Amino acid sequence: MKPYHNLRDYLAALKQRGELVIIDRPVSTRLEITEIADRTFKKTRRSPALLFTNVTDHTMPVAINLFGTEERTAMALGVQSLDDIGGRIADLTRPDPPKTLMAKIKKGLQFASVLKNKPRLVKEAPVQEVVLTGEAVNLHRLPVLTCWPDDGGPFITLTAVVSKDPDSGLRNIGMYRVQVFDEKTAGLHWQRHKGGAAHHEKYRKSGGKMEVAVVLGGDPATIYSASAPLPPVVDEWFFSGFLRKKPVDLVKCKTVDLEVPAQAEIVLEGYVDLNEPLRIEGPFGDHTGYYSLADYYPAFHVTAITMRKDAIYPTTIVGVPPVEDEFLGKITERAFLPLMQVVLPEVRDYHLPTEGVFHNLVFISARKSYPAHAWKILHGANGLGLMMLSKVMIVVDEQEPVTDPAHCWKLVMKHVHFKLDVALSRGPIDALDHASQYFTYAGKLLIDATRKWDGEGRSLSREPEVAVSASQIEEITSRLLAIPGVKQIHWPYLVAGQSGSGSPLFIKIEKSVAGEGHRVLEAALSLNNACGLNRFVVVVDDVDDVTNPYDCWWIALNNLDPLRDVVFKDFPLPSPGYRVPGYYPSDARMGWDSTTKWPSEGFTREWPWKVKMDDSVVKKVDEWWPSLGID
Ligand SMILES: Cc1cc2nc3c(=O)[nH]c(=O)nc-3n(C[C@H](O)[C@H](O)[C@H](O)COP(=O)(O)O)c2cc1C
Ligand SMILES: [Mn+2]
Repeated sequence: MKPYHNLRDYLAALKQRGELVIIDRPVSTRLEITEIADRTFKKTRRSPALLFTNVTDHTMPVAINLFGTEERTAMALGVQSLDDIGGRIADLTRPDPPKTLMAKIKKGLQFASVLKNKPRLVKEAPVQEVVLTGEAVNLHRLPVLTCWPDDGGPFITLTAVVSKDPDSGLRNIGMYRVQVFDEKTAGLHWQRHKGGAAHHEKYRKSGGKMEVAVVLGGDPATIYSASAPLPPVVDEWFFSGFLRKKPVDLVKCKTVDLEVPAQAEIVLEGYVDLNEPLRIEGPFGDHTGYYSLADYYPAFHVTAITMRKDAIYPTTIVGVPPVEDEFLGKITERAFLPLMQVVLPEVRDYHLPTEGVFHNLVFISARKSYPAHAWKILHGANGLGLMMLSKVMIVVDEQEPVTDPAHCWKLVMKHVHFKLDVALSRGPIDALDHASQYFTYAGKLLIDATRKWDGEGRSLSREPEVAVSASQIEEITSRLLAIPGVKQIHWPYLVAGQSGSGSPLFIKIEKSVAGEGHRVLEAALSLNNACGLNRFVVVVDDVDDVTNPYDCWWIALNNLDPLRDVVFKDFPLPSPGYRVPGYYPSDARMGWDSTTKWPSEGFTREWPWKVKMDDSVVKKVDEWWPSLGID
């Protein structure tokens, strides 16, 4: 398959496949495109890409939902399935040296073909057909979306932000949102763990200016590559060349000493003035489903806008999951599996479910070959690249399907002793995490949900194989509902009468006094009951429907700082259930207080609010919907 040349080439292919809907009715960049795109992703059968050709107050068309399905995302990268990317990377990382001459030649050719696809410099570029400098620079000419009602302004989202390491000269490209402040100034939201921020930190020491370019568009592999968490020594466009099996053509910028993809649609050139104070950026309806709050980030002074004569403005939205970034994240997940396996070869697979918004939940399956092997993996994986930002990490046995969260949570119930198989650790957490007691510093919950062996003191599964009866469920339900403050309870994976159908318990409360989350948790965990129905209890308050496990996990994981919010209870048992040296037999339980945290509970940061569209816009789009032709 021939790699796509640029964005329009890709759009044409989508159109041919019936995966592009062109919308020519007038729509506004303010909220309206978001509402249409969000519905398209969440609620339609095909989740097609959208091209808005009649954007109010603008002449430039807007393209969105380019990576709206897994199949289309694979097509964008020129592979049958996203696993094929991992396969190609695995070939390169395979440690066994080639034995025969033919195998040596083949390996040599493989590496040669990788190097052949490194970016190359060209002189002419469509992205420089129009060059606007000085007075002509006006960011308001771009149809930048104001995505959500409480956003601090319009945000450019599907970016490739380019900068150079002042020491090594190595290039970094990152997908960081860019808030338009005025005609010539914008905000650069590179978070503290990211490549752009590392460069900025180095420039700050020397003062002066840091040159930056913001690229929009290009072929889809190049668009994606800006979001890949590569180590600093790997140029993201080198990676793109590897993915598309063709070099990315670069052209020199007009006003800064940086290179950008020649086939892009639009480039903003400019600089950060290191002597200038940081500026307030945000709030922004973010991919956690909450607003990320306003904070200080560097201002970007635009010296030139270059673009095609008939430029298309590509964009994306984030918000309550799942949203389009699901599949950008999925490419990274698949591409990085073989790299993870270089360090942790026993890892079979891993998965970041969308309800965990990438950084809150990881399931890893692995081949266990010695006692406590799962702990080696948990500690190892917790320090790998951006996996360092994971909040809850769970290891299951190699044959288990990690892409099935319900199955994995059932394994937690089945194999985990909540005293012996869970550890609280601490470490850096994502800059978007709102629950951590301290900004980017939080607890980590590491869980060994593999089947235990004799050598680990137990060969038995934890979960009793006897079924819980309907009357037992009824009995404990009434006792739980009698706890003051409890509004609703639900066991998402429990089936009355079915053995081994253990489930975490969700409890919804309406919090009216400080500390109520912990109090209800204590009461629920302490209820005496032999059926294991309160072995893992999660208390939430900000969930609409407690019977929807996706929403419950999404909220519960977002609102948790394990250091502060996880409670363990341990009840000694009369008869020895386990043969663990140094431990007494016990019925251990774990609880999460995933309620909203208050200042009166000692929470000193500001708690954000959920992303939600204005009713008036929802109504308007309701009326338009039948005529939009999106299905
Ligand atoms: C749609 C989308 C928007 C993103 N926005 C940001 C952002 O505003 N700031 C940020 O630090 N990371 C953001 N990310 C994540 C980074 O792109 C990602 O961590 C990437 O690895 C950064 O590149 P780097 O490793 O070179 O820093 C976003 C990712 C996607 C898919
Ligand atoms: Mn990078």
